[in-house]
Amino acid sequence: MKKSVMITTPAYYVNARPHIGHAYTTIACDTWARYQRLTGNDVFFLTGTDEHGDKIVKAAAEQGKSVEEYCDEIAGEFKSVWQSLGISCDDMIRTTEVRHKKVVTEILQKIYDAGDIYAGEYTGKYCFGCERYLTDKELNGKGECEVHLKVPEVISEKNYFFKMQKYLPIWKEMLLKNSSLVQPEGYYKEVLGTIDELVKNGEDLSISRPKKRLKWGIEIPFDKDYVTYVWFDALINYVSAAGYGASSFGVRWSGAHHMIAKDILKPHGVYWPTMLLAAQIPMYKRLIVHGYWLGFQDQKMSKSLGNAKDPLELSAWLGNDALRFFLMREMNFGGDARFSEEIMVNRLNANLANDLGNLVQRTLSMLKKYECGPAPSAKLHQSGDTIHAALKTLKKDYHQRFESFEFHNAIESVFVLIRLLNKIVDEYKPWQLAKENLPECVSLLNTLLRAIVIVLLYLRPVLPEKTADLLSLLKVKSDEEFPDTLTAVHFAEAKLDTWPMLFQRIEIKE
Ligand code: ME8
Repeated sequence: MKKSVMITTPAYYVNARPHIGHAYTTIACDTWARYQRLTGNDVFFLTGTDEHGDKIVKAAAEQGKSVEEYCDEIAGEFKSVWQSLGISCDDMIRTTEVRHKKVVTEILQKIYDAGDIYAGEYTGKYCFGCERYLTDKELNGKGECEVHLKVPEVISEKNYFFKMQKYLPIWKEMLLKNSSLVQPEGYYKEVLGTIDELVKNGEDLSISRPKKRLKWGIEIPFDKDYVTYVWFDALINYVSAAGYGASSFGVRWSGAHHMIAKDILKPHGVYWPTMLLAAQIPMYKRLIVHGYWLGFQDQKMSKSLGNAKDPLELSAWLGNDALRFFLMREMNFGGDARFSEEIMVNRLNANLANDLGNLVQRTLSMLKKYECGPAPSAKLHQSGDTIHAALKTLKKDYHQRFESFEFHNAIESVFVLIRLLNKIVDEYKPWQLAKENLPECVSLLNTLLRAIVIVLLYLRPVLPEKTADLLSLLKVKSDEEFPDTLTAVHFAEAKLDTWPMLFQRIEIKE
């Protein structure tokens, strides 16, 4: 039955241009969204930008731009990068949009009216250089701000607090009943640990900032002197984009999946669920967490370290599909992965140029050379039995792995079939059959072609451009369901003249 599924990326900060870390999450969501669409589900794929808070004000000031102008510029860059990477998102929300501000205001008022927001005194270590409170982790050995080398002042001020403590036990109960709410398992455990820690220290969540220090935010509806704390604002993007308040919201939200990296596990695994409970919005379906791309010396790739790769530069070199393939296949979803040119070139040459590229290239070349097809009426070859057995495994593994966000394993399940097909070519030697037994050669090459079509159909979510090119050449509809038998494949009788080269071998540049 057709399901409604929603998949979201984080709303990225606009304090820097998108880098390969952002591209990874967005491409992973895109791959999953494409997979879900192909299974016939109704998909809403959301991405967006997080534009309020002092980080953004500072970044704009550094560039000598007004904050509005700066946000427009970087949000525009995110949009154009996603466009050139071929991202199939259905919506891109900006937290500065009216539709979002309206929902934040509504939800704040609702929680306040229910008595779950109260005014209190906040005491913390404030750095006037950074214009924000610092945590102890952000101080150096002398207790100074690491950036401004000054001991922060301890200040107390009025702020609004959300009664997070009231909802932590309820959320914990829900998690204990349903461990699939946060995945993979390691992060599920981490969330449970964080809840216990927060319950122990008893603090609620400060959700406001005084306007005298920060104006760039959404005004608190019940106190004009305050703006909303950026996380309380940003998290709500998911429901504002899903149409909170509209009749379509319920169905859309019922299939909500959030994808993030582990850096923002606490806001998504703890703050957001307690906010949803307080606002009486149904819980998200799943929070899916991945690790970091690591650069030089295994440090997290990030804008602040300046070690992050530019996704457009990489796609200009490799093409969109090869870049997607590398990111999706190389990282074991959930763990960290190293990024280097060498790792990338080796992966792409081994899987795309060798395994897949060779299979397609030699099968099509022989079909042409021996004038064997494509001939859809050709008899299935005896190797079809082995292929069918492999297809059964593929079908089971592929869907199960996609459903559980194991991109690397889902792709690997197709490559098991690809390697088997290459083995069949080596074993039956169509070049010899062409001389000794042409009818068998025809049946073998056309059986292989059927299997290649299946491979291409299963690789559509990760290689959307290349598979579409080749499938259209073979006159196979590219929105077909995933076939599980060789005879379920339909291609046209044709004479192949030329076809696009799938993937060439690449060389290390450095
Ligand atoms: O945190 N490896 O935005 P952000 C893998 N605005 N993924 C990475 C990565 C890396 N090295 N670097 C970044 C924010 N990412 C908030 C979110 S949501 C309501 C508000 C990806 O621009 C990954 O998805 O800092 C990570 O969680 C996100 O970028 C952080 O993006």
